[in-house]
Order: sequence, then C-alpha cells, then structure tokens
Amino acid sequence: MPALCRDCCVPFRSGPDCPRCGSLRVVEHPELFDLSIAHVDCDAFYASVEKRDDPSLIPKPVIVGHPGGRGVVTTACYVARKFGPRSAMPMFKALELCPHAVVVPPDMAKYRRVSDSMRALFLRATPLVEPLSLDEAYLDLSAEARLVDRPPAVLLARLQRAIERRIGITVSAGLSYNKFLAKMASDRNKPRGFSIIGKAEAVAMLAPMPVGALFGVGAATAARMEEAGITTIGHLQTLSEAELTTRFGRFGRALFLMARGEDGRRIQPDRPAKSVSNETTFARDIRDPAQLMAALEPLAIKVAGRLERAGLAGRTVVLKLKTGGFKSLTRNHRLPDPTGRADMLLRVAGALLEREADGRAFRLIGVGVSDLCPATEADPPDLFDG
Ligand code: TTP
Ligand code: MG
Repeated sequence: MPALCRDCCVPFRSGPDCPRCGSLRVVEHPELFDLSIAHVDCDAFYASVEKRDDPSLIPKPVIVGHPGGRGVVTTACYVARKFGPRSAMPMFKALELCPHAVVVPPDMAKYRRVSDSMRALFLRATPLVEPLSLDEAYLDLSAEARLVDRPPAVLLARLQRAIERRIGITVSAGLSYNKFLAKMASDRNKPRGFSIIGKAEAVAMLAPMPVGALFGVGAATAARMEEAGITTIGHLQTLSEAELTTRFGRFGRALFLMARGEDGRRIQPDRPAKSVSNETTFARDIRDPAQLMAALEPLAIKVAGRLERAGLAGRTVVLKLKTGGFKSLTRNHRLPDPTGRADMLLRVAGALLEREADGRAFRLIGVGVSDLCPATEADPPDLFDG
C-alpha cells in the first residue's frame, strides 16, 4: 500500500516503518498519491504560539484568554484540555475545572505574524491557498496548481515539517479530493495529525456520522432534521435529491452531494483587500451638519484600528453618504502621503462632508480608505513638526 514517512517525507511502497530513517511515523493509504486537496489547521493555535515563545509553559496547562470574571477561553492547550477547558468556555468555569492552569492574555498581532509566515510557506508550494482564519487554510496541490513537482502528500508532509521546524508550532493536515473532506480529515487525529480520506471510503465513513458534521449544517438545521427523524448522514444518503430540495430548499442539493462525499467548491485564493471602511445607518435621518460630523469620528477611529491591525494604510479617503431618499453618493480625496491615522481620516472626510451637508437628510454615513499600501509607507513625519 502506498506509504509516506512523516519524518523524512519520502514515499515508499508499504510497511510499518520508514525504509530510509526507520521512523514509525508512517502514513499508509491506497489513494495516498491520488489526492490533492489539503486542509491545514494549527493545533491549539494561540496556546502553541505562547508555548513556543516561553518554553517553560510547554508541560503546563495553558489557557489563552483574558483573566478575570467575564472573560472567555479563546483556546486551551492539549494539556489543559484533559481537564475540560475548551474554547468559548467562561474563564471562571475553565479555572474551576483546571485551577492550576496558566492564563495568558491573547496577543493578536503576534498570532497574525505567525499566520503570515505560515502562509508564506504554503505559497512556496502552491499559489492556490485559501485561508479560512488565522490558523487554517485550504491548499490546492494538484498538478495544475502546484509549484513543485512532487506528490501532494509529500508536499503536505514537508509543509507540516517546515512549520514545526521553522515556525515552531504544530499543525494537523488533512488530504482528500475536496474541501469538505480535507477539512474533516485534518480534524480527525489532532494534534500533529496527518489524515487521509479517499474516494473509496468516503460514503461508508460518512454514514454513521451526525448530520452536524456536514458543512453548513449548524445547530438550527440539525434540530430541524432531527424533528424529521434524520440524525445521521447515512439517513440523508437514502433520500433523493428531489426529496432533499423539497425539505431544505436550495441547500437540499448541497446536502445530497455532501452526504455522498461530493463538494464542488473550488479553492479560492485570498484576494488582498482593496479598501477598508466602516459605515453606520442612523435610527432617524439626520440633517444637522454638526451631528453628521460627530458621527464621523467613531467611524474614522474604527477604520484606523482595522488598518493598524492589518499593517495597512491608504492614500485615498472616501466619504460615503446615503440620502433619506436612498440615493448613494461617494466623495474621494487623494492624499499626498498615505495615512492610517484616525485624526487624518477625520479631517479629510470632514472636509468632504462640509460640502455635502447642506441641509439634506441623510440616512447613512461611512468613511473608508482605498489605494492601500503597507503601513510603513504611511504618515511621514510632518515637515513642520517639532
Ligand atoms: P481552532 O482551530 O478552532 O482551535 P485551536 O487551534 O485552538 O485548537 P485545535 O484546532 O487544535 O482544536 O481555532 C483557532 C484559534 O482561534 C484558537 O487558537 C483561538 C481562536 N478561537 C477563539 O478565539 N474563540 C473560539 O471560540 C475558537 C473556537 C477559536
Ligand atoms: Mg486550530
């Protein structure tokens, strides 16, 4: 049976240990070299990054989240999970279950940097990388997409190893023939897993699973299905497409296909943002220029915050308005130097607003920036400063 060593990443014919390095970390699967859609998900992401940066935490139960009464757990490391803490659990409850846990406040900027370096590694294997969040992404490693002429399973094992060695955290990988099953696979033997779902086994593997395991079936849909007596994917497999569309509308076709392990969604590489903006709709239309001006400030602050978190700035400030009669207008101003600063956004958007606030009633106001660039190119020190 086709096999692969997860330590030295060489493919071989079959066997319990690697003929080259003797490692027992071997993955075997009849379709190992026929599958090319991968999903990668970091193990206890925020906690792994904190352990990387403070190795004294490695053997300890670590919970990332804001300590104190009303906080919730963002993630618990695998040591802590043995005692019960989970993501989204109130912190006080997590600490009742695991009183000796070390609580570390989240550092989003750091997790974003780790995510960026992981993405940079993925992009060396294929341009078709679709991030789902900071800690997970789909990769298309098919012959048409990949940049390195090796079997997808080998590329994936190498990526997993490179992330461990170069970035210092572990990930779990799933390999299959579509997105839905690749994601299911990556979740199957966490942490540090490498799991395969092939075409031949998919239908039988899905049959005993609860309907909630299907992509797009949340608690509400699962409850509706349960009312109709449908609890497993296997039950869905017995229903025709027509029956499913009658019961579940347009989603019925997706259910029909997914229950059979089919998913036609393509991997969509991330398109960089073209603009960053924020807007608000008033409870009641506003005519007063001073009130409109006051509404701009929180929006400018939010836009500046989002730019900062993304490490971006913009050169063109955009003011958006919608009149009481639902007519949209946008006004732009191109700056000599890009900015990410709230006060600058507010000043420029305010000047644009002054020309429009002539007593007309407005129902919506928004501020944004476009022509984005890295924050490092923004806001040079003022010639007359200091
Ligand atoms: P997940 O991938 O869901 O969880 P995880 O990486 O911590 O653990 P694993 O994948 O090994 O099961 O989420 C990734 C990060 O997103 C997680 O480290 C913290 C954050 N997160 C929250 O802030 N709140 C949440 O409710 C969840 C689920 C995750
Ligand atoms: Mg994860």
